[in-house]
Amino acid sequence: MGPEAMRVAGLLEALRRRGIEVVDAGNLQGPSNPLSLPHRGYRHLEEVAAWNGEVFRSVRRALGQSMLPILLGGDHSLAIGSIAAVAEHCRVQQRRLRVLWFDAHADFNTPDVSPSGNIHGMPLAFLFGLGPASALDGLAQRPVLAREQLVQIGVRSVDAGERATLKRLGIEVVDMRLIDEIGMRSAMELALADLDGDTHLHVSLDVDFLDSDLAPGVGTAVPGGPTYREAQLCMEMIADTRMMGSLDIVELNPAMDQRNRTALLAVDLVESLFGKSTLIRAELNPRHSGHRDTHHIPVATTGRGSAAR
Ligand SMILES: [Mn+2]
Repeated sequence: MGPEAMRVAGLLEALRRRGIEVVDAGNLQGPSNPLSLPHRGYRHLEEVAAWNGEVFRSVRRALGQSMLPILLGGDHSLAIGSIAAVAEHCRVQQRRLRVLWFDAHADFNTPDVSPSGNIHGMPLAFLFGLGPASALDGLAQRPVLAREQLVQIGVRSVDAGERATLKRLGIEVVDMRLIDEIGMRSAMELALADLDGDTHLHVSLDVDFLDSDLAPGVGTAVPGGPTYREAQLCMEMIADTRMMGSLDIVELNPAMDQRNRTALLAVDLVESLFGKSTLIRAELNPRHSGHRDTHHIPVATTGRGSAAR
């Protein structure tokens, strides 16, 4: 339902209003949710792997056509296929990759510490080679990501086991405590430090990154997240780099939402990622803006709908 809610909230029209050419590639198809118990510590590993195969091929295709893929979810496990595709693309093109992971959760669970076995709490563990070898079979090199390619932003819910993994791997975590202490602007400057002109920025936006009062329509809401303006500033600072090459928006759950407000907010943030406020600023006060021309990047959107649709 998440992709449909963002379409209803006007995602495509909003991007087209910005002068961007948008192609809606429709919903991917995959196996239905068997609602079974964990098997060897994973819930629905086979189904998640099948979906991620579809995601991988779809994202690679879009990148291969010089488009900027926007993947609509759906839970965060789809980042496994999406980021694997982006990493393969960057490897072939010999471009640097940086993943900005906006999320209330660390998403670094492993079966030994996750009681639920839900893979949507594990995508980063999979991408760092801590998942089963079968997950990306034949699709991408393992591990997909290395330490210096990831920054996590907005984290405020970390399990004890995850904490140990984050520490061991030396992951850069811009958690809410740091954002409180140094402010969002400085936090984002850290996250965007040492990008060179050849960096592909991948934005993985879990909607539960936002404060739960702002964005109730998510799978696992956590209070104490960024305000509306702080979230907008993140997106605007990314837009200013003009380096975003791919985007995932995940965990939007319309069944938990109020009058589609979370989907509308997600669309609002995407507009900022594509330079909405940057342009307003340039028109009103050119001295404060380095970038005045519009983006003209064709965008492919892909919903990950359910097989029942
Ligand atoms: Mn997540």
